[in-house]
Amino acid sequence: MKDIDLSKGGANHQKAKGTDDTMTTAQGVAVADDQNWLKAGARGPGLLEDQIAREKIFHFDHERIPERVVHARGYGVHGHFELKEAIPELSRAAIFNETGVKTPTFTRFSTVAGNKGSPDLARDVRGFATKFYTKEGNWDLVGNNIPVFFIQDAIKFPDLVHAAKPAPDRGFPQAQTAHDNFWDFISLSPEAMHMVMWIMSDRAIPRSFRFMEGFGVHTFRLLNAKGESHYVKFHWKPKQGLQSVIWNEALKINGSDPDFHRRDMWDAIDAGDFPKWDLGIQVFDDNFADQFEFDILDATKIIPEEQVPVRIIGTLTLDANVDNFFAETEQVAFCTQNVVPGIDFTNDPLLQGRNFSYLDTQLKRLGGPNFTHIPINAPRCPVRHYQQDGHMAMTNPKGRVNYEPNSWDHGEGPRENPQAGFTSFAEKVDGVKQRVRSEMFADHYSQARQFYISQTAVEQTHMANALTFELSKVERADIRTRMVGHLLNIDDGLAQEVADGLGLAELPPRIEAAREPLNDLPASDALSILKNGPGSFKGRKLGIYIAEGGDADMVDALKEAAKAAGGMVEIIAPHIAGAKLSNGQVVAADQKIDGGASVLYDAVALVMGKAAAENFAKDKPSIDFVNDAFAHAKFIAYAPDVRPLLSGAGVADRMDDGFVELTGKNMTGSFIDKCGELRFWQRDAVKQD
Ligand code: HDE
Repeated sequence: MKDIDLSKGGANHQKAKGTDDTMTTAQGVAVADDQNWLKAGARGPGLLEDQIAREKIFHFDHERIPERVVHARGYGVHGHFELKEAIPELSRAAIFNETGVKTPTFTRFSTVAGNKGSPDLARDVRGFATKFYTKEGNWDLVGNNIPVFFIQDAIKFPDLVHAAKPAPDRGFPQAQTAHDNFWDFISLSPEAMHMVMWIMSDRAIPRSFRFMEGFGVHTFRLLNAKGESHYVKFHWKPKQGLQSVIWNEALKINGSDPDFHRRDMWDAIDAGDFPKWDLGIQVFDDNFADQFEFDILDATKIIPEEQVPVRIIGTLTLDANVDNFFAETEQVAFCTQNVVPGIDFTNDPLLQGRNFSYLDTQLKRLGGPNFTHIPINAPRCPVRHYQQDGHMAMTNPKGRVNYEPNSWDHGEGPRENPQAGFTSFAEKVDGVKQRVRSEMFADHYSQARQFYISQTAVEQTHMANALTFELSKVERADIRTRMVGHLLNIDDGLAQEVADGLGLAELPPRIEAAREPLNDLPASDALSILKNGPGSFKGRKLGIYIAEGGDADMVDALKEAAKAAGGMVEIIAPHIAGAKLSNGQVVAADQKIDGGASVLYDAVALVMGKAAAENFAKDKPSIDFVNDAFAHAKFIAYAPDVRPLLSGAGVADRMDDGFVELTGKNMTGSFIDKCGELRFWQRDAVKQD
C-alpha cells in the first residue's frame, strides 16, 4: 500500500524529539501512534486489544463529575486576605489577629439556578464563596451577593430549588425564575418576600462579579480567648463600587457573550487590575439581639448598617486566575461547617441545615471522603489525625499505629489539645423537642418594604418592571394575582404598578399577614446600588466603533483618556481586520460589529468618516449598536461626521446630555469623566408608552 503523508493538508502529527516530549499513557508507557486505533488491516475492524486507545477513551468517558445541584455555573479565582485591624477582644482566630499576614484564598462566584453551561446574566442570586487557607485550618465563608435568603428553615431548600429549576416533565426553563413553578412556590411562601425584593432589583443582574457585594447572610459567633461570644455578620464591600446592568441589556448580553462575567474576571486579572473587597463585620451582643425588631437567627432579615455599623477589618485581593478550571473551580469543595477556632455557629435553622448539606454534597460530587487531599481543598497547615483509607487516599500515615490512645508512638502522634483546639460556645440549650419556628420569624413584609423604599426612583422602576416581566411569563392567573396580593403588604404603589403592568382590571385582596408589618422602618442608603456607585470609570470598558476615515487622533485620545481613568478599551469595526483611519493607518479591531454589540461595554464612542457613517446608517448591526447604547442609558460620544448613523438609528433628534460631540480631542477627557456616572439615568427614567 502507498504510504500517504498525512501531515499534508494541515494534519500535524509532530513526532517527539527526545524522551522529554514523548507522549505516554497514564501508566507511563511511551505512545508510538496517537492517530490510529490498532486494526486488523488498513480497512479492517478495530482490535479490542488496543490497550492504548482503550485507556484514552476510558478516561475521556469519565471526565465529568456531577455538577453542583445548585450554583453549578461558577468561576473561581485565587487571592489573599490581609487583616488591617486585629480584633483579639472579639475572636482568637489567628486570621483575625495577625495584621499584615497574607492568608491565601480561593473564591468562587456563581449563579444558583442554571446548569453548568447556562448564561452568566440570568436574573439570579450570585454565590460568593471564599475559602481561607488559614494557618489554623480552612475557613469557608460561603455567602451570596444578597444578604438575606428565600426561606427560614433548611427543610424547605429542596422545594425552593425544585421550584426554581426546570420543571421535571419538560426540562425547561433553564436558568430563570420567570415561570409558573417558581412563582407558585414563592407566592405560597410569604417568608420569601424580602428576598423577592432583592432578586427583582438590579442586584440580581450584576455588571460584573467585581462590582457586587458579598454577605455571609447568617449570624455567626466570634469567640475570644476567654470563650466570650459576640454575634457577627460578615460583609464584603467591593472597592470597585457597585454596578449592575439593565434587564433588556442582560437578555442581550446572554446572547452576545454568555460568558460575560467569567470573561470579565479573567480579563481584569490577566490585565493586572486586581479586584479587591473589604471584609466588614457587624458585631452585636445579646442586648442588641433582645431589643432588635426581628430575630437575629432569621436569615430572611438584615441588620441595617444604620443600626449596627459595618466595621472594616481587612481586604481580599483576587490576583491570580486558575491554571486549570476543572482541578480548581470544579473540584473546590466549600463547606459552611469549615470554621476555625474563634469562629462559631449560631442556631440559625438555615445554617444548621447547611452544615449537614455541604459535606454530604461533596461526598457525592468528589466520590469519597478524601476530597481534602485534592490540592484546592487541602489545608495549608499541618494535618494530623488517624483517619485513613477510602477512595483515592493520597496521604495515609506511615507506621503501625492508626488509633489513639496508643502505646506505640510515645505520645508523639497526634493528640487532642484543649487549649488550641476548636471549642464550641458553651451556650445553654434546653427546649421541647418539636417541629416549630420561633414566632419572631413571622414578620415577612417589613424589611421587604424597607428595601423598596431605600431605592432610588430608577431602581424602583426596575423592580416594578422586573416583577411585571417575570409574572407575565406565568401562565396561571391565580399565581399572578396572589403575588400582587403580597405586594400590597409591601408598598401600595409598587402593587399598583405591577397590577397595571399585568393588565389586572382591579387589585386583588391583600394577603393576610401572619404578623402585622411595621410600616415605619427607615430607608437605608446602603441598600441601593446607585447610591453606592464608584463615581469613576475605573475597571469599566469603553467600546469605540471605528470605520473608514475616522479621525485617528480622536481614537488615540479616547483610548488614552479611558486608560488614564483606569478603564479598558475595545475597538469595534466593520471587519475584524480593522479600519483605515484618517491618517491612512489601519487600526486592528477586537470585535467585528455584529460580534461586538454595545451591551458588552459600559460606554461607547463612534468615530468614522462621513461616507462610512452614511453607509452604516442602513446597517442593522450598526443601528443596533447605537440603539441599544441609547436604550440602556449609556454615555455616547460621537465624532461630528457620525451624525448620519445617529439619524439612521433614529436617535439624532433625541440627543440629550448623555451624548458628547467630539468636536476636539480635549472633549475625550470630559466624556470619560461623565462615564464615571456609569449611566445617564435621566434617559432611562423616561417612561415609554
Ligand atoms: Fe448553598 N448549597 N444551600 N446556600 N450554596 C450549595 O454545596 C444548601 C444557601 C451557596 O461555589 C451546595 O458544594 C442548603 C444560602 C454557595 O462551590 C449544597 C441551603 C447561601 C454555594 C448547598 C443552602 C448559600 C452553595 C451545592 C439551605 C448563602 C456554591 C454544591 C439551608 C449564604 C459554593 C455545593 C461553590 C452550594 C446546600 C442555602 C450559598 C447542595 C441545604 C442561604 C455560594 O450543599
